[in-house]
Amino acid sequence: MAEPTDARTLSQCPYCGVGCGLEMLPPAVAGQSVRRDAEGTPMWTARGSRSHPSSLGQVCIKGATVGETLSRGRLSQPLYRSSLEEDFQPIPWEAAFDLLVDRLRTILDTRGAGAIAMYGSGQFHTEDYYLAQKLFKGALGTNNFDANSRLCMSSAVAGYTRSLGSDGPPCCYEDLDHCSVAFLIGTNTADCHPVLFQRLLKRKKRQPRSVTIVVVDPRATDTSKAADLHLAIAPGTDLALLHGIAHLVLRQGGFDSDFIEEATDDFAAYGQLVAEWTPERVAGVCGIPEKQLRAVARLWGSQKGILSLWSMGVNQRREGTAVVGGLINLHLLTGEIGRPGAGPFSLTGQPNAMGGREAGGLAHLLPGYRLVANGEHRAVVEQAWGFAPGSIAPEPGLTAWQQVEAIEAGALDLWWVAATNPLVSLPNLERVKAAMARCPLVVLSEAYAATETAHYAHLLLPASQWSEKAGAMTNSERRVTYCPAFRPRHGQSRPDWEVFAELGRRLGFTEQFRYGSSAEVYAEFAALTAGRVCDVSGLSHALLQREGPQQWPFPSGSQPSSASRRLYGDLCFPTPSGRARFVAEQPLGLAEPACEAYPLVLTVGRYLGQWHTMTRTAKAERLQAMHPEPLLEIHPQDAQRFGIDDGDLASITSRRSRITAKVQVTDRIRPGSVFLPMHWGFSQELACEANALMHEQACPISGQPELKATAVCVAPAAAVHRPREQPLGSDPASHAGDATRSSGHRSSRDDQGGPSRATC
Ligand SMILES: Nc1nc2c(c(=O)[nH]1)N[C@H]1C(S)=C(S)[C@@H](COP(=O)(O)OP(=O)(O)OC[C@H]3O[C@@H](n4cnc5c(=O)[nH]c(N)nc54)[C@H](O)[C@@H]3O)O[C@H]1N2
Ligand SMILES: Nc1nc2c(c(=O)[nH]1)N[C@H]1C(S)=C(S)[C@@H](COP(=O)(O)OP(=O)(O)OC[C@H]3O[C@@H](n4cnc5c(=O)[nH]c(N)nc54)[C@H](O)[C@@H]3O)O[C@H]1N2
Ligand code: SF4
Ligand SMILES: [Mo]
Repeated sequence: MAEPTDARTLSQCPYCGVGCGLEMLPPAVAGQSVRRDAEGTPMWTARGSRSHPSSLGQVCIKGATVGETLSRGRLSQPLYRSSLEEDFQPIPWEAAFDLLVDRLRTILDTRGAGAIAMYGSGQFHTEDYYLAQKLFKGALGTNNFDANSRLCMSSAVAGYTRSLGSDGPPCCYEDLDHCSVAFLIGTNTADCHPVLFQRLLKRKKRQPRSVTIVVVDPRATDTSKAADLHLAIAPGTDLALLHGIAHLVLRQGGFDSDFIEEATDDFAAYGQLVAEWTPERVAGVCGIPEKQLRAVARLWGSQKGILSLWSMGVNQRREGTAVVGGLINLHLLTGEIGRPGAGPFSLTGQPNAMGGREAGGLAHLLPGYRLVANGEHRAVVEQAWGFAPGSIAPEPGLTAWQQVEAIEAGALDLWWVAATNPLVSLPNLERVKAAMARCPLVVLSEAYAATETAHYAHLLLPASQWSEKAGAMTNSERRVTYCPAFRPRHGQSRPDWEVFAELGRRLGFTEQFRYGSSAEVYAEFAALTAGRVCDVSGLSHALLQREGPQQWPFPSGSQPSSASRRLYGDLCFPTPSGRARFVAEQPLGLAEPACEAYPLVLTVGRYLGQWHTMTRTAKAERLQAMHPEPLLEIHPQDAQRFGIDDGDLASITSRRSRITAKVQVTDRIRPGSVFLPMHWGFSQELACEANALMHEQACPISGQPELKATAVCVAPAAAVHRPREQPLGSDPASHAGDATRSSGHRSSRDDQGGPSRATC
């Protein structure tokens, strides 16, 4: 660790997509003793940065404790084993690069570029994302780059593009101060976007009548507690609800005919479709009282300033894109877009999922919100990258789940996972494990040791993480923040972008990957966005450092400003006609609804103080104390029906697997539904592999799996919860000097008999 200094550093929080500004204080500020983490390592301390326009000095408990998590349990050096049965051995970076170059060349010569894929993450910086695109889509010639955004925001991306002509959330956080109705659907904002939620809550407390809060969520959450109206709809019935609202708005004359006439296309088919969705029918399908539906429709039909906020309850559906479309339809019907306090606003999950979209970080995208399938787009990018025409393949690459299927089919020889932990977060985990166990080479770029995915990898590359590498991130309101390197790199770790650039050069593309700094990478990326909706061609690391965070669009020559901006104030949309489009789709409901054998719908989500697979948050004592264990939430009626008591261990079985978890009997959840957190993977002491139960059926447009619902049955579990051994080599944590040891290869899978074969 470097000598303590007095330098305070401004950055963006590396957790959620609110993207709060953090002020990081060094381990010792003048006159104070050195602050240390639980292992005694000097530690930077975070507090809210008042100068950041997105968060105005606020911060939640995850952001506030991030300093405690940055050094503990890290992966320090490259490790390799040629098979999963062997122990990991340290190898020099030089050898790791030689191995990669050798294997890539062999695969390119024998099987072609299609046998290589990368699965990346919204936790990359924009520079990491951008160079991964250049390496895979440009140099290697495969579009097989996908990111965990496929599990997260891809329905929003597809929905915006279909309805408005382009990706890009049109709103800004200031809209929370101006809206008269906050329509929160499929989002537990209180736990998952806490600083935004507090902003809304403070306003509501100060002036209770200035804003009506509506929450649509099958569960009662800390978000719904603040609602004037909570619609606890049956899981997967959102689209019926949205059509039912439209039906009443149309019937009662609350629509904006001028807006529809001037700024939209395809209204007729939509009007016909929603005519079928009568209040009686919708109330029945959604399982809510008709008067609740009428109350919410009255708000949509009468109020000006309707702001919709949504997240995974909407996106993670096999009809995710259709539900996003259904929500945007309501904004088009009422003209509630492009004005202060109005619009459809997706809350991005990860800190830089937005930057990832800008950089082209999904299998069908290219930088600057361009499309792989568009020949002109490919030509522009090939030229900017300095590759021959035709270098970028014309077909979209494999999505996250398609990559798993390709490994299963023996079609992928090298799977490179970076900044994501798929052995907790992908659905149908036993299938993913089996696939990975047969992949000839699994490479994992990770900041921390002993993640679940590391147990199934051959080559571990230690990644320098946020705070150790300089880069840019974009938050949900399109604001870009420069995140400096203010701590030394951990051990031999390297920033992901540097690894991609080095590999590019070693593959012979010396000119294309010659960068002296991440500022140069950003400059090249920014230039490539000129003229696009997400134009950041006027931004640079230097400008962001000098002027602070900036919102896009920020074309070359723009003046820096902290004032909030919105898209589509001119009601001109980036479609061929310049008008937004209504989309008309019939609701489908859940891909795997409850049935006799599996009578409950399991939904999986998040806790306030845990982040995803807990590689960071498990290292902060305060956060662990908030959520010491995963709990199965079940309604008292269901608990009684299945003979389960509060505090019991229950076994939860789906068509794919069976796990056990401790029970919390609560009326926060609807009868017929149960809830589990997503966080505890098989490496955790209290493993609870919720995603072993989930299916992978996905939205056909966005490819986003329905991670919010699967049919299960529950029963009291046998008292003994036996860990299951997995036949896989050594624990990578044993090679990380300062690593907390993982608890071994545990699985929460109940091995008393495997999944029930019942079908229905
Ligand atoms: N504390 C914390 N914050 C986070 C994260 C974290 O791990 N921890 N992760 C970040 C990321 S990447 C993301 S994507 C966001 C996710 O943010 P959210 O989407 O807000 O979080 P979830 O808990 O996954 O799900 C939200 C809600 O969807 C509801 N839901 C389930 N089924 C349905 C349905 O059929 N209809 C409706 N309307 N709602 C339904 C659930 O009951 C749940 O309350 O959070 C970000 N912020
Ligand atoms: N059932 C169900 N499943 C879900 C969800 C759900 O709601 N329900 N949510 C889905 C969603 S929205 C998401 S976003 C995913 C999240 O799931 P994951 O992406 O698997 O979750 P993380 O734990 O955030 O994984 C990020 C990893 O990157 C590592 N890391 C951090 N910084 C760096 C870096 O700079 N470089 C590198 N190389 N590594 C780094 C971290 O240590 C961590 O292991 O889960 C999805 N899965
Ligand atoms: S709200 Fe999100 S971005 Fe802000 S401090 Fe909390 S985790 Fe970080
Ligand atoms: Mo996410």
